[in-house]
Amino acid sequence: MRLQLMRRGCRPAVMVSFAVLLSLSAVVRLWAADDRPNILFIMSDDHGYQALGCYGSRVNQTPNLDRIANEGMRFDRCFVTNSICGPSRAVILTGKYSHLNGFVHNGNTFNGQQPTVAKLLQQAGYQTAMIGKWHLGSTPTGFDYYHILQGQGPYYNPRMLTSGGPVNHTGYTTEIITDVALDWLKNQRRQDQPFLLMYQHKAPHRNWQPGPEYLRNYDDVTIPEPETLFDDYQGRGSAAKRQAMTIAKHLTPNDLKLTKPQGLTEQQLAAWNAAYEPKNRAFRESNLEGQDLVRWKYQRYVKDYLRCVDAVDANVGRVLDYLDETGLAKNTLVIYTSDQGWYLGEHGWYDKRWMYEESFRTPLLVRWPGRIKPGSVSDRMVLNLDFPETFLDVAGVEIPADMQGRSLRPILTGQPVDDWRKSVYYHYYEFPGPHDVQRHYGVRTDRYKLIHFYQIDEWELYDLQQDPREMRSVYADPEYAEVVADMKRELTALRKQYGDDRLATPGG
Ligand SMILES: [Ca+2]
Repeated sequence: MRLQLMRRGCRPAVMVSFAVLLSLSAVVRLWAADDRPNILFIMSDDHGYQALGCYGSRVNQTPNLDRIANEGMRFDRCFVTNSICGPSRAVILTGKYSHLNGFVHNGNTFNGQQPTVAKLLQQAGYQTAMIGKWHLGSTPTGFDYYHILQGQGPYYNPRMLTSGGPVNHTGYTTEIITDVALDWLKNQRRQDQPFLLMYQHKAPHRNWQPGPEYLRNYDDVTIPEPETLFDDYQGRGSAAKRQAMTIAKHLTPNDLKLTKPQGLTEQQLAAWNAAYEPKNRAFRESNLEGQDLVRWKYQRYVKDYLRCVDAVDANVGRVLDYLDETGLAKNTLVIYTSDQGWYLGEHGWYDKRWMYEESFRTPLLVRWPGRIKPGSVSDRMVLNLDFPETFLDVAGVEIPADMQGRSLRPILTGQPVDDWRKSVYYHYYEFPGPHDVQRHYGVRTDRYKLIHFYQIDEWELYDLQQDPREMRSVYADPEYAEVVADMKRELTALRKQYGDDRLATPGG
């Protein structure tokens, strides 16, 4: 520039003015630096709140995840609108119930043409990235960068899809996803833009394959059993008796690590054999049966699950440390959640799907330094449906009128919220499907839960105050007739409010 000015014969005074202008514009740029908060959304897959230290776990410790709660807010009543993997992800992207975003059960393909929180933030100047488990079938839209597992993805040596083509990785998937996320933060993040990073683990999804460093955790302990491990389902209708998700009957030899895993390197397989072969030999020689066999399966299943959680905890810790080291932590909203809850043997089950508490509820921890009081706890009934509106709200982006949740910002920042929802609506569709859980919808209030298994026209009502483990439906109890009538009215109102009151249900 200076050379050009000289050639044109500009006087020195003009050059000085130009230099002043340049430095002034730099000052203005600095002053106007984009200080909107970064959003780090961390989601695992199938992580039940029962397996988080900060929720009072009896079975494990999660010191890194607990940091988010200790330095931020723990939500004790966060629910999902449809307790299954793909649908929950679609709800979080769109802020709409499954019947409106079109992804009602696994196997659907997400319509990436529709508006999403990622697109809206991208349009508003956020740099957006999706790293890890995507599980929505279609190619991600609204992300400047993606690096995702194909479908469910394996626990070891995943081939991943990126904006620049497929990549073959060697190693343990929980660590690889974290390495990719850290690499993005270090080398691809733009300094002059806030970011939305969706960092999403495959773990601890079935079949619960621990990483090499975690294979022997819990070898020397016995994990406490839940009180309802031997539930006989006598206190409710027929749906719970018809399912196929019991620890007793439905875990496969592959789930139980009685067969060798596929796709491991020689070294990975050697570590695997050293950990499992002696235990499997002892099991085969023991000839366990009846409840003793169920107890053995429970220990094997839960320990592998917790070993997978251990890796998630350690790897989230790596990312939190990086935020601290770089100073990014100060202006980053960190969320930890799971795509839904999970059964760790309650009612004799593994898996999810039901509107019963363990799978209906999901962990939600949020840290936002200077905005959220450290160590705070909320018992408001919130939903995964609320996440996208929360992101838009903290970013100062207008929330589309057709999103169906509510921003959590006032709860997070301790503002008075007098008109928060008093009930939540749920709808699960994947039947016929894996684990044979009947379609159902329902409503939960502070005290009661009404569920309608509508294809077999069976109703259940639980009094959560009297029966927090949901062992006895009081739907037919005359003492609850008035409650049933009130809850049915509430259910009808919610179905209408969310536009889910058509007779025909989508999903085929
Ligand atoms: Ca899931």
